Amino acid sequence: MRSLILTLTFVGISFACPGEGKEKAHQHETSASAVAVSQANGIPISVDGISCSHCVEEVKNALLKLDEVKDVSYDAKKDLFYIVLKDGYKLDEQKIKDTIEKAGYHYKGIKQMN
Ligand SMILES: [Cu+2]
Repeated sequence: MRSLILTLTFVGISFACPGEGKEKAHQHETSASAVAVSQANGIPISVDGISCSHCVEEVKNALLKLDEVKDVSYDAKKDLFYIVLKDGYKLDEQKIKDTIEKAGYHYKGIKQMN
């Protein structure tokens, strides 16, 4: 089962970014606005395989489909996603991980805030 998931993840990565070359030039511009979101209200998570704004959107959209997720932002400088949960919900890390891996990216874990 695990190897199946890994295989699917790899397939996902290789087809995830059709516009990667095109969008790369805009990477830093796109990220600047995302930094504004309050970090205190978001859980910082680290995801591997983010190479352009298309990847960011894929992960965001996948996470936003979860019932408990209110908002997701991405800080390109730190390479972290910030997940804001709806009131009364707790983070189900396994669910977050599964969602990210299903979207074709590798979940690395919750980042400790400094
Ligand atoms: Cu991409």
